[in-house]
Amino acid sequence: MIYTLTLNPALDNIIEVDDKLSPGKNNQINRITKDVGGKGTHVSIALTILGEKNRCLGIGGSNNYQELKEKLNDFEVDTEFILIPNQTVRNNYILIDDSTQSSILLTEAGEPIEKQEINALMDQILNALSKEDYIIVAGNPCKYTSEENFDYLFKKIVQTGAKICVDLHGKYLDIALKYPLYFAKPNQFEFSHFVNKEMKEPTDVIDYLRNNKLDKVSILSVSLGKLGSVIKTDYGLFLFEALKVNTVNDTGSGDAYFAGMIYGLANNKNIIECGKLATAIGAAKAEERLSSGFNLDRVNALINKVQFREVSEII
Ligand code: TA6
Repeated sequence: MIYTLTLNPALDNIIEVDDKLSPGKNNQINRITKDVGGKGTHVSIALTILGEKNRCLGIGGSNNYQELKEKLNDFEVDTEFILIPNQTVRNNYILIDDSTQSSILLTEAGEPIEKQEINALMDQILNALSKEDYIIVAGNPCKYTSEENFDYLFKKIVQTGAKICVDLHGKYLDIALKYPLYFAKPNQFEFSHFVNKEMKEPTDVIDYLRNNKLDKVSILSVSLGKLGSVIKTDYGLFLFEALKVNTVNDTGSGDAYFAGMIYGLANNKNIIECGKLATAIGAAKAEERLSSGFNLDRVNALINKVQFREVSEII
């Protein structure tokens, strides 16, 4: 079974404005749509669209959790959250306009997680996991969560023996990378932070990975937006070029890409098939107005357009 874990869930408020967003002018709102937010939740939606059974877990505020749960249920996602009384699931804001530029993402901090809810999560759900299962820790906890508490949670997750896949950044990614991981998907900025070296181009990532084993992570994908992604396995390095599509809202594309990789790996597809599927899903998501979901027909139309190369052909 695949379990996604969202430690800082959100409701996304997608704000569409007329014309091009510009400072100093009256940017008139055309429409506001409330959608599922958070990374693990998006991965669960994507896996469910792909027909992959999974459970969407999380820790969140009880005040408005029902709204989030109903939106997840609209996608037929099976959810089980540890609820914290008198706390509220945060609101995030995504500004999109008529340009094909990237969306603007504004995120509330949310609430730090404490040992009490970590123990509840483990006792009620995660202690039952085994090495046959996948646990997807996607999205950081609230930035006020202590490194001690995150490490406390991560150690317990490692003890389950499940295959651990992460989409984390900053100090929490640094903690996760102390442990053996099955799959990790930092973007180029998150990877630059981890390696303490600026990664501008795919070749920067490839050079680094050719000279630094990073063998604690079985499969690593570094996403570089419109420059595509570099995937490292223990038998080779691959560059997947991004697809050129009509971008409506790129928020959630990283989560969709991540879900494509998880789906491929969990279904024993080879890394080329995984990379092509992930790239096609990320592109199909960018064509959608909401931050959740994508059109499966578009994925099937895009998948064989994905260009990829073994790294030896690049250098
Ligand atoms: O990746 C897209 C997204 O999950 C948005 O839905 C938005 O909620 C944001 O990222 C949350 O990111 P964060 O890192 O704050 O959990």
